[in-house]
Amino acid sequence: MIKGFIFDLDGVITDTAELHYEAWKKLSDEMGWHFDRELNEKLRGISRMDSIKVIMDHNHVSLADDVIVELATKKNDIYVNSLESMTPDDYLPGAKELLTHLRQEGFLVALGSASKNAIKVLQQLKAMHYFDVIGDGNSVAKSKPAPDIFLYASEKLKLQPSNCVVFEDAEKGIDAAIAGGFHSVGIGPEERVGHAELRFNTMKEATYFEVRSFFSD
Ligand code: B16
Ligand code: MG
Repeated sequence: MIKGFIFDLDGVITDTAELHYEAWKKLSDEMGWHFDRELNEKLRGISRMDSIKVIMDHNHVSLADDVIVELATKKNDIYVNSLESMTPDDYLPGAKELLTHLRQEGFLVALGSASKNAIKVLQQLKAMHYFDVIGDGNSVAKSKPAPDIFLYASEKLKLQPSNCVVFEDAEKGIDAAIAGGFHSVGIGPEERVGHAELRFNTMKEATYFEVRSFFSD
């Protein structure tokens, strides 16, 4: 029986990928590194430190650990600044409606995001009140595809993974949901999230009716 829902943030509730892209692009331009939208796709759902390593590997660059942290912090400052422009108009179409409906029907709702800036994003969207529990990049040490962030969220909700549905847009996010024994909904193309139990191209199609009827017992 489904009792709770765990939502990823970027790519499910809002599209911060574009702001992450702009910040990584600015840092990469300053460093003389190649960075484009194709490479940005590889950063979907992975942590900040894993992201900079992907960019450095792509550019055949190796640096001391403290320099890597400094550069990742620089990128984060650019990103956090850009979040100031985010408003409650920046939900992905359908996301707010689904959250509202789930709350009305009495389901428990948690966030399960890799981002250390998740609370700031939710505040900009005025979305904090939808969530009983916030699991973010500060909650656990191991990032997706490890199931830890979703297990953290379900534990705090006091629910078993088998009673929760995870919404994810990243391949590694669906891997994490499956590894933790959660039900899963993939948002995006077949080649990215086709291994989810249920898949929609966009959040707009993920209506309460569609989701509820799929997971009804
Ligand atoms: P931060 P999600 C992820 O968000 C993004 O998809 C990913 O591109 C980013 O590197 C990661 O958050 C960490 O973000 O630098 O803000 O800690 O999809 O897990 O909500
Ligand atoms: Mg995501």
